[in-house]
Amino acid sequence: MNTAVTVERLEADAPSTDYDPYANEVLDDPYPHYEMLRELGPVFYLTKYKAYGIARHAEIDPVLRDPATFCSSAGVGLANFHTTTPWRKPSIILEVDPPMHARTRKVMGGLLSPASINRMRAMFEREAEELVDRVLAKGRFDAVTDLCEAYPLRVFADAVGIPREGRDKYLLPYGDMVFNAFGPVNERFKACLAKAQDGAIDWIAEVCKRENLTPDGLGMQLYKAADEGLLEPEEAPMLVRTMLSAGLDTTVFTLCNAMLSFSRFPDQWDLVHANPSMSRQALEEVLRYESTFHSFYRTTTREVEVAGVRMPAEQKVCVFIGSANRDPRRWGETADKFDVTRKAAGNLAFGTGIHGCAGQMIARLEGEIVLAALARRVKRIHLEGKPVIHYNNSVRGYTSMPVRVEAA
Ligand code: OVM
Repeated sequence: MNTAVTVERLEADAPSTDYDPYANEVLDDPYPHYEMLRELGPVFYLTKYKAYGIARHAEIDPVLRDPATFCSSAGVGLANFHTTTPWRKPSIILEVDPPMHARTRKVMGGLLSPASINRMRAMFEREAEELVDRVLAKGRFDAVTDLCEAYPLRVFADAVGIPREGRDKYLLPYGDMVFNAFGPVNERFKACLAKAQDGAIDWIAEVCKRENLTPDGLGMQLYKAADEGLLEPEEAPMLVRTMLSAGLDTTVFTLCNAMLSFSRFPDQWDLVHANPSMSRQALEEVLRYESTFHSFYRTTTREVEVAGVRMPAEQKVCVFIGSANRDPRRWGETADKFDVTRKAAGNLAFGTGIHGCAGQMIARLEGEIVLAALARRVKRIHLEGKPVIHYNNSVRGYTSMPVRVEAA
Protein backbone atom coordinates (compact mmCIF):
# COMPACT_ATOMS: atom_id res chain seq x y z
CA MET A 1 0.00 0.00 0.00
CA ASN A 2 1.30 3.38 -0.95
CA THR A 3 1.46 5.50 2.19
CA ALA A 4 3.19 8.50 0.64
CA VAL A 5 1.42 11.72 1.45
CA THR A 6 0.39 13.70 -1.59
CA VAL A 7 1.62 17.26 -1.16
CA GLU A 8 -1.11 19.63 -2.18
CA ARG A 9 -0.07 21.88 -5.05
CA LEU A 10 -0.77 25.42 -3.95
CA GLU A 11 0.53 26.99 -7.09
CA ALA A 12 -0.85 26.52 -10.56
CA ASP A 13 0.71 27.15 -13.93
CA ALA A 14 -0.60 30.19 -15.74
CA PRO A 15 -3.10 29.50 -18.53
CA SER A 16 -1.59 30.16 -21.97
CA THR A 17 -2.95 32.24 -24.81
CA ASP A 18 -1.73 32.98 -28.33
CA TYR A 19 -3.37 36.44 -28.12
CA ASP A 20 -1.39 39.18 -29.83
CA PRO A 21 -1.78 42.54 -28.02
CA TYR A 22 -0.04 44.30 -30.92
CA ALA A 23 -2.22 43.16 -33.86
CA ASN A 24 -3.98 46.02 -35.71
CA GLU A 25 -7.37 44.32 -35.22
CA VAL A 26 -6.76 44.25 -31.47
CA LEU A 27 -5.65 47.88 -31.31
CA ASP A 28 -8.79 48.91 -33.24
CA ASP A 29 -10.89 47.79 -30.25
CA PRO A 30 -8.93 46.08 -27.47
CA TYR A 31 -11.74 45.97 -24.91
CA PRO A 32 -13.43 42.65 -25.84
CA HIS A 33 -9.95 41.12 -25.85
CA TYR A 34 -9.25 42.56 -22.41
CA GLU A 35 -12.37 40.88 -21.08
CA MET A 36 -11.14 37.59 -22.51
CA LEU A 37 -7.74 38.10 -20.82
CA ARG A 38 -9.30 38.97 -17.44
CA GLU A 39 -11.45 35.84 -17.67
CA LEU A 40 -8.42 33.62 -18.35
CA GLY A 41 -7.38 34.19 -14.75
CA PRO A 42 -5.35 36.62 -12.65
CA VAL A 43 -2.13 35.73 -14.49
CA PHE A 44 -1.71 34.26 -17.99
CA TYR A 45 1.12 33.45 -20.37
CA LEU A 46 1.47 35.09 -23.79
CA THR A 47 2.99 32.26 -25.85
CA LYS A 48 3.65 34.48 -28.87
CA TYR A 49 5.89 36.76 -26.81
CA LYS A 50 7.07 34.41 -24.04
CA ALA A 51 5.86 36.81 -21.37
CA TYR A 52 3.36 36.70 -18.53
CA GLY A 53 0.37 39.01 -18.54
CA ILE A 54 -1.91 40.55 -15.92
CA ALA A 55 -5.16 42.25 -16.92
CA ARG A 56 -7.08 42.66 -13.64
CA HIS A 57 -6.91 45.80 -11.49
CA ALA A 58 -6.53 43.87 -8.20
CA GLU A 59 -3.30 42.19 -9.31
CA ILE A 60 -1.76 45.01 -11.39
CA ASP A 61 -1.86 47.53 -8.55
CA PRO A 62 0.31 45.50 -6.11
CA VAL A 63 2.72 44.46 -8.87
CA LEU A 64 3.38 48.14 -9.65
CA ARG A 65 3.90 48.80 -5.94
CA ASP A 66 6.58 46.12 -5.58
CA PRO A 67 9.58 47.34 -7.57
CA ALA A 68 11.94 45.01 -5.69
CA THR A 69 10.18 41.97 -7.18
CA PHE A 70 8.93 43.54 -10.42
CA CYS A 71 11.81 45.71 -11.56
CA SER A 72 12.16 48.38 -14.25
CA SER A 73 15.94 48.26 -14.77
CA ALA A 74 15.57 45.41 -17.29
CA GLY A 75 13.36 47.76 -19.34
CA VAL A 76 9.63 48.38 -19.15
CA GLY A 77 8.99 46.95 -22.60
CA LEU A 78 9.02 43.41 -23.90
CA ALA A 79 12.79 43.51 -24.45
CA ASN A 80 14.90 42.38 -21.52
CA PHE A 81 17.88 44.74 -21.23
CA HIS A 82 19.86 41.91 -19.58
CA THR A 83 19.85 40.07 -22.91
CA THR A 84 19.09 42.70 -25.59
CA THR A 85 20.68 46.07 -26.30
CA PRO A 86 18.03 48.83 -26.12
CA TRP A 87 17.51 51.17 -29.11
CA ARG A 88 18.72 54.16 -27.06
CA LYS A 89 20.54 54.79 -23.77
CA PRO A 90 18.15 53.69 -20.97
CA SER A 91 16.18 56.42 -19.23
CA ILE A 92 17.65 57.38 -15.84
CA ILE A 93 14.19 57.68 -14.27
CA LEU A 94 11.97 55.15 -16.09
CA GLU A 95 14.37 52.28 -16.59
CA VAL A 96 16.00 52.22 -13.16
CA ASP A 97 15.22 50.74 -9.74
CA PRO A 98 15.66 51.94 -6.18
CA PRO A 99 17.91 53.27 -4.79
CA MET A 100 19.14 54.87 -8.08
CA HIS A 101 15.64 55.91 -9.04
CA ALA A 102 14.91 58.07 -5.99
CA ARG A 103 17.38 60.86 -6.77
CA THR A 104 16.30 61.54 -10.36
CA ARG A 105 12.65 61.11 -9.45
CA LYS A 106 12.95 63.61 -6.63
CA VAL A 107 14.31 66.32 -8.91
CA MET A 108 11.76 65.61 -11.62
CA GLY A 109 8.93 65.34 -9.09
CA GLY A 110 9.83 68.74 -7.66
CA LEU A 111 9.80 70.44 -11.06
CA LEU A 112 6.46 68.87 -12.00
CA SER A 113 4.76 69.24 -8.61
CA PRO A 114 1.36 70.97 -8.39
CA ALA A 115 2.97 74.07 -6.81
CA SER A 116 5.54 74.42 -9.61
CA ILE A 117 3.15 73.83 -12.48
CA ASN A 118 0.46 76.13 -11.13
CA ARG A 119 2.63 78.99 -12.37
CA MET A 120 2.00 77.71 -15.91
CA ARG A 121 -1.76 77.87 -15.62
CA ALA A 122 -2.23 81.38 -17.01
CA MET A 123 -0.12 80.67 -20.11
CA PHE A 124 -1.85 77.29 -20.64
CA GLU A 125 -5.28 78.95 -20.40
CA ARG A 126 -4.39 81.77 -22.77
CA GLU A 127 -3.16 79.30 -25.41
CA ALA A 128 -6.26 77.13 -25.01
CA GLU A 129 -8.54 80.14 -25.54
CA GLU A 130 -6.65 81.09 -28.70
CA LEU A 131 -6.85 77.56 -30.02
CA VAL A 132 -10.57 77.32 -29.32
CA ASP A 133 -11.05 80.71 -31.06
CA ARG A 134 -9.35 79.28 -34.11
CA VAL A 135 -11.27 76.00 -34.30
CA LEU A 136 -14.61 77.72 -33.63
CA ALA A 137 -13.89 80.11 -36.47
CA LYS A 138 -13.33 77.11 -38.72
CA GLY A 139 -16.34 75.15 -37.50
CA ARG A 140 -15.11 72.01 -39.29
CA PHE A 141 -11.56 70.91 -38.62
CA ASP A 142 -9.31 67.96 -37.89
CA ALA A 143 -9.38 67.49 -34.14
CA VAL A 144 -6.03 65.69 -34.15
CA THR A 145 -3.85 68.14 -36.06
CA ASP A 146 -5.71 71.38 -35.33
CA LEU A 147 -6.30 70.85 -31.63
CA CYS A 148 -4.95 67.70 -29.95
CA GLU A 149 -1.46 67.96 -31.48
CA ALA A 150 -1.32 71.74 -31.71
CA TYR A 151 -1.92 72.32 -28.00
CA PRO A 152 0.83 70.22 -26.34
CA LEU A 153 3.27 71.06 -29.14
CA ARG A 154 2.83 74.68 -28.13
CA VAL A 155 2.31 74.75 -24.37
CA PHE A 156 4.28 71.75 -23.12
CA ALA A 157 7.23 72.32 -25.43
CA ASP A 158 7.23 76.00 -24.41
CA ALA A 159 7.11 74.94 -20.74
CA VAL A 160 10.16 72.73 -21.25
CA GLY A 161 11.77 75.61 -23.13
CA ILE A 162 12.91 74.04 -26.41
CA PRO A 163 13.07 75.96 -29.72
CA ARG A 164 9.87 76.23 -31.78
CA GLU A 165 11.69 75.37 -34.99
CA GLY A 166 11.49 71.63 -35.72
CA ARG A 167 8.82 70.75 -33.14
CA ASP A 168 6.12 69.93 -35.68
CA LYS A 169 8.42 67.64 -37.60
CA TYR A 170 10.30 65.78 -34.89
CA LEU A 171 8.67 65.72 -31.46
CA LEU A 172 5.77 63.33 -32.12
CA PRO A 173 7.76 60.88 -34.31
CA TYR A 174 10.33 60.64 -31.52
CA GLY A 175 7.70 59.83 -28.88
CA ASP A 176 6.04 57.42 -31.30
CA MET A 177 9.33 55.50 -31.32
CA VAL A 178 9.71 55.64 -27.54
CA PHE A 179 6.28 54.08 -27.08
CA ASN A 180 6.64 51.55 -29.91
CA ALA A 181 9.82 50.37 -28.19
CA PHE A 182 7.77 49.15 -25.20
CA GLY A 183 6.38 46.43 -27.48
CA PRO A 184 8.00 43.78 -29.69
CA VAL A 185 10.43 44.49 -32.53
CA ASN A 186 7.62 44.20 -35.11
CA GLU A 187 7.21 45.93 -38.47
CA ARG A 188 5.64 48.90 -36.67
CA PHE A 189 8.76 49.26 -34.49
CA LYS A 190 11.14 48.93 -37.45
CA ALA A 191 9.34 51.44 -39.67
CA CYS A 192 9.10 53.91 -36.80
CA LEU A 193 12.78 53.56 -35.88
CA ALA A 194 13.80 54.16 -39.50
CA LYS A 195 11.71 57.34 -39.47
CA ALA A 196 13.09 58.50 -36.10
CA GLN A 197 16.64 57.90 -37.33
CA ASP A 198 15.88 60.27 -40.20
CA GLY A 199 16.30 63.41 -38.08
CA ALA A 200 14.18 63.11 -34.93
CA ILE A 201 16.71 61.34 -32.71
CA ASP A 202 19.46 63.84 -33.59
CA TRP A 203 17.11 66.79 -33.19
CA ILE A 204 16.03 65.64 -29.73
CA ALA A 205 19.65 65.25 -28.59
CA GLU A 206 20.35 68.77 -29.84
CA VAL A 207 17.42 70.55 -28.16
CA CYS A 208 18.19 68.84 -24.83
CA LYS A 209 21.46 70.78 -24.63
CA ARG A 210 21.68 73.68 -22.22
CA GLU A 211 22.51 76.26 -24.89
CA ASN A 212 19.27 75.49 -26.74
CA LEU A 213 16.92 75.91 -23.76
CA THR A 214 15.07 79.05 -22.68
CA PRO A 215 16.33 80.52 -19.37
CA ASP A 216 13.14 79.96 -17.35
CA GLY A 217 11.83 76.62 -18.66
CA LEU A 218 11.70 73.18 -17.05
CA GLY A 219 14.69 72.05 -19.10
CA MET A 220 16.93 74.82 -17.76
CA GLN A 221 15.72 74.06 -14.24
CA LEU A 222 17.16 70.55 -14.65
CA TYR A 223 20.54 72.11 -15.53
CA LYS A 224 20.23 74.37 -12.48
CA ALA A 225 19.58 71.31 -10.33
CA ALA A 226 22.82 69.89 -11.71
CA ASP A 227 24.61 73.17 -10.85
CA GLU A 228 23.38 72.72 -7.27
CA GLY A 229 24.75 69.18 -7.17
CA LEU A 230 21.35 67.48 -7.16
CA LEU A 231 22.16 65.79 -10.48
CA GLU A 232 25.33 64.81 -12.30
CA PRO A 233 25.98 67.22 -15.20
CA GLU A 234 25.29 64.53 -17.83
CA GLU A 235 21.97 63.70 -16.17
CA ALA A 236 20.32 67.04 -16.97
CA PRO A 237 20.02 66.45 -20.75
CA MET A 238 18.87 62.88 -20.05
CA LEU A 239 15.95 64.18 -17.99
CA VAL A 240 15.09 66.81 -20.61
CA ARG A 241 14.95 63.83 -23.00
CA THR A 242 12.56 62.10 -20.58
CA MET A 243 10.22 65.12 -20.60
CA LEU A 244 10.21 65.19 -24.40
CA SER A 245 9.80 61.40 -24.62
CA ALA A 246 6.93 61.03 -22.20
CA GLY A 247 5.13 64.36 -22.41
CA LEU A 248 3.93 64.92 -25.97
CA ASP A 249 2.38 61.88 -27.68
CA THR A 250 0.66 60.92 -24.43
CA THR A 251 -1.12 64.23 -23.92
CA VAL A 252 -1.91 64.52 -27.64
CA PHE A 253 -3.56 61.09 -27.59
CA THR A 254 -5.39 61.82 -24.34
CA LEU A 255 -6.93 64.90 -25.97
CA CYS A 256 -7.85 62.72 -29.00
CA ASN A 257 -9.53 60.20 -26.70
CA ALA A 258 -11.42 63.03 -25.01
CA MET A 259 -12.66 64.50 -28.30
CA LEU A 260 -13.74 61.09 -29.57
CA SER A 261 -15.46 60.10 -26.33
CA PHE A 262 -17.42 63.35 -26.13
CA SER A 263 -18.46 63.14 -29.77
CA ARG A 264 -19.63 59.56 -29.24
CA PHE A 265 -21.48 60.37 -25.99
CA PRO A 266 -23.08 63.81 -26.40
CA ASP A 267 -25.14 63.37 -23.21
CA GLN A 268 -21.84 63.32 -21.31
CA TRP A 269 -20.72 66.49 -23.11
CA ASP A 270 -24.02 68.13 -22.14
CA LEU A 271 -23.02 67.66 -18.49
CA VAL A 272 -19.57 69.21 -18.95
CA HIS A 273 -20.94 72.01 -21.14
CA ALA A 274 -23.53 72.82 -18.48
CA ASN A 275 -20.84 72.81 -15.80
CA PRO A 276 -17.29 73.46 -17.13
CA SER A 277 -15.87 73.09 -13.61
CA MET A 278 -16.47 69.35 -14.14
CA SER A 279 -13.66 69.32 -16.68
CA ARG A 280 -11.03 67.84 -14.40
CA GLN A 281 -13.31 65.03 -13.28
CA ALA A 282 -14.38 64.46 -16.89
CA LEU A 283 -10.77 64.20 -17.97
CA GLU A 284 -10.18 61.57 -15.30
CA GLU A 285 -13.01 59.50 -16.74
CA VAL A 286 -11.51 59.87 -20.24
CA LEU A 287 -8.24 58.52 -18.83
CA ARG A 288 -10.04 55.58 -17.26
CA TYR A 289 -12.34 54.82 -20.18
CA GLU A 290 -9.70 55.21 -22.93
CA SER A 291 -6.32 54.73 -21.31
CA THR A 292 -3.68 56.39 -23.45
CA PHE A 293 -0.80 54.17 -22.34
CA HIS A 294 -2.28 50.69 -22.58
CA SER A 295 0.38 48.27 -21.50
CA PHE A 296 3.97 48.00 -20.38
CA TYR A 297 6.15 45.50 -18.59
CA ARG A 298 8.03 44.72 -15.44
CA THR A 299 10.68 41.98 -15.02
CA THR A 300 10.68 39.49 -12.15
CA THR A 301 13.80 39.64 -9.98
CA ARG A 302 13.00 36.31 -8.25
CA GLU A 303 10.55 33.45 -8.36
CA VAL A 304 7.24 34.92 -7.25
CA GLU A 305 3.62 33.92 -6.85
CA VAL A 306 0.74 36.20 -7.83
CA ALA A 307 -2.80 35.11 -6.94
CA GLY A 308 -1.63 31.51 -6.70
CA VAL A 309 0.28 31.52 -9.98
CA ARG A 310 4.03 30.98 -9.88
CA MET A 311 6.36 32.91 -12.16
CA PRO A 312 10.10 32.18 -12.38
CA ALA A 313 12.78 34.86 -12.04
CA GLU A 314 13.82 37.00 -15.00
CA GLN A 315 10.40 36.85 -16.68
CA LYS A 316 8.70 39.70 -18.49
CA VAL A 317 5.28 40.56 -17.06
CA CYS A 318 2.94 42.70 -19.15
CA VAL A 319 0.50 44.84 -17.16
CA PHE A 320 -2.57 45.74 -19.19
CA ILE A 321 -3.54 48.98 -17.46
CA GLY A 322 -6.08 49.73 -20.21
CA SER A 323 -7.82 46.56 -19.08
CA ALA A 324 -7.53 47.28 -15.35
CA ASN A 325 -9.36 50.54 -16.05
CA ARG A 326 -12.31 48.56 -17.50
CA ASP A 327 -12.27 45.72 -14.96
CA PRO A 328 -15.83 45.19 -13.61
CA ARG A 329 -14.27 43.68 -10.45
CA ARG A 330 -13.01 47.20 -9.71
CA TRP A 331 -15.52 49.46 -11.49
CA GLY A 332 -18.69 47.42 -11.25
CA GLU A 333 -21.05 46.34 -14.00
CA THR A 334 -20.92 49.81 -15.61
CA ALA A 335 -17.15 49.56 -16.19
CA ASP A 336 -17.68 49.86 -19.96
CA LYS A 337 -19.85 52.95 -19.67
CA PHE A 338 -18.35 56.41 -20.19
CA ASP A 339 -19.73 58.31 -17.21
CA VAL A 340 -18.18 61.65 -16.25
CA THR A 341 -20.03 61.60 -12.93
CA ARG A 342 -18.35 58.43 -11.67
CA LYS A 343 -15.45 58.36 -9.23
CA ALA A 344 -12.69 57.57 -11.73
CA ALA A 345 -9.90 58.14 -9.18
CA GLY A 346 -7.85 55.01 -8.65
CA ASN A 347 -7.62 54.33 -12.36
CA LEU A 348 -4.18 53.16 -13.45
CA ALA A 349 -3.80 55.32 -16.58
CA PHE A 350 -0.70 56.97 -15.06
CA GLY A 351 0.49 53.76 -13.42
CA THR A 352 1.04 53.73 -9.65
CA GLY A 353 3.80 53.28 -7.10
CA ILE A 354 7.27 54.82 -7.30
CA HIS A 355 7.19 54.94 -11.12
CA GLY A 356 3.71 56.48 -11.33
CA CYS A 357 3.78 59.19 -14.00
CA ALA A 358 5.91 62.11 -12.79
CA GLY A 359 4.16 64.42 -15.24
CA GLN A 360 0.61 63.46 -14.40
CA MET A 361 -0.27 66.80 -12.82
CA ILE A 362 0.87 68.79 -15.86
CA ALA A 363 -0.89 66.28 -18.14
CA ARG A 364 -4.12 66.72 -16.18
CA LEU A 365 -3.67 70.49 -16.21
CA GLU A 366 -3.43 70.51 -20.02
CA GLY A 367 -6.44 68.25 -20.41
CA GLU A 368 -8.57 70.10 -17.91
CA ILE A 369 -7.82 73.48 -19.44
CA VAL A 370 -8.61 72.38 -23.01
CA LEU A 371 -11.83 70.67 -21.95
CA ALA A 372 -12.93 73.68 -19.88
CA ALA A 373 -12.19 76.11 -22.73
CA LEU A 374 -14.25 73.93 -25.09
CA ALA A 375 -17.01 73.39 -22.53
CA ARG A 376 -17.58 77.14 -22.14
CA ARG A 377 -18.03 77.72 -25.86
CA VAL A 378 -18.98 74.48 -27.61
CA LYS A 379 -22.45 72.98 -27.37
CA ARG A 380 -21.79 69.85 -29.44
CA ILE A 381 -18.85 68.01 -30.95
CA HIS A 382 -19.94 66.14 -34.10
CA LEU A 383 -17.82 63.42 -35.64
CA GLU A 384 -17.83 64.11 -39.40
CA GLY A 385 -16.05 60.97 -40.60
CA LYS A 386 -14.28 57.88 -39.36
CA PRO A 387 -11.32 58.77 -37.12
CA VAL A 388 -8.06 57.22 -38.29
CA ILE A 389 -6.34 55.29 -35.53
CA HIS A 390 -2.63 55.78 -34.90
CA TYR A 391 -1.23 52.29 -34.40
CA ASN A 392 1.45 52.12 -31.73
CA ASN A 393 2.68 49.24 -29.57
CA SER A 394 1.79 50.84 -26.25
CA VAL A 395 -0.24 54.04 -26.67
CA ARG A 396 -3.63 54.53 -28.34
CA GLY A 397 -4.64 57.63 -30.25
CA TYR A 398 -5.47 58.95 -33.69
CA THR A 399 -3.81 60.53 -36.72
CA SER A 400 -6.96 62.23 -37.93
CA MET A 401 -10.47 62.89 -36.64
CA PRO A 402 -12.76 65.11 -38.75
CA VAL A 403 -15.14 67.02 -36.48
CA ARG A 404 -17.56 69.91 -36.53
CA VAL A 405 -18.20 71.99 -33.43
CA GLU A 406 -21.44 73.77 -32.73
CA ALA A 407 -20.90 77.07 -30.95
CA ALA A 408 -22.82 77.58 -27.72
C1 OVM B 1 11.69 58.41 -20.34
C2 OVM B 1 10.27 58.01 -20.60
C3 OVM B 1 9.89 57.81 -21.89
C4 OVM B 1 8.59 57.43 -22.17
C5 OVM B 1 7.69 57.24 -21.17
C6 OVM B 1 8.08 57.46 -19.90
C7 OVM B 1 5.97 56.68 -19.29
C8 OVM B 1 9.38 57.84 -19.61
O1 OVM B 1 12.41 58.66 -21.33
O2 OVM B 1 12.11 58.49 -19.21
O3 OVM B 1 7.19 57.27 -18.91
